[in-house]
Amino acid sequence: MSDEKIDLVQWIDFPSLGDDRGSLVALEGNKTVPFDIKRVYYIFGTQPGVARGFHAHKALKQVAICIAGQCKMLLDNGAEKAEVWLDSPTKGLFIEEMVWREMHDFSANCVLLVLASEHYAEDDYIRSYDHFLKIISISD
Ligand code: T46
Repeated sequence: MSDEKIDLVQWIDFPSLGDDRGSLVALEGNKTVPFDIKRVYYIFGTQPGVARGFHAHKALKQVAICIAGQCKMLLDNGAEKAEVWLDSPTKGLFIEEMVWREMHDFSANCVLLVLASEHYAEDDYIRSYDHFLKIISISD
C-alpha cells in the first residue's frame, strides 16, 4: 500500500474562455475533470441557515463548482479538517472518496454544481461521523 499523502483541499482551475460577449467554461471528463463524469447534479434555492452534506462516500469522487453565489465546504479526512469558500465558476473543488463533507453558509443565489464519478447509490454514503472515523482508522 502506498504511504503517499493526498492533499485534503485540491482545487482545479478551469480556463475561462471569455471574449467581449462574456465568459464560458467547458468541463470535460478525464481532461479538465480527473474522472469519467457519470452524473451531474446541482443544489440551489437553499434556505437560510440550512447546512447540507454531513456524510462521506466510500468510492465516489466529485468536483464541486459554485457557478453562482457562494457557500462554505468543510472537508475532513479523519486526520485533518479544512474549510474553504466555493465562490467562483472557474474553480472546482476535487473531493476524493472517504472525505467527510458539510456545506454551510449558502448565499440565497448559490448554485452548487457537482460532477460525480459514479451514478447515484445510497449504499455508497456513510452518514454517521463515528462510523466514518472507525472505517478511516481501520484503513490507515
Ligand atoms: C454530496 C454533496 C456535495 C438523488 O436521488 N440523486 C442524486 O444524484 C443525489 C445527489 C441526490 N438524490 C436524492 C437523495 C435525497 O433524497 O436527493 C435528495 C437530497 O440528497 P442529499 O440529502 O444527499 O443532498 P446533500 O446536499 O446532503 O448531499 C449532496 C450529495 O448527495 C452528496 O453526494 O457529496 O451534495
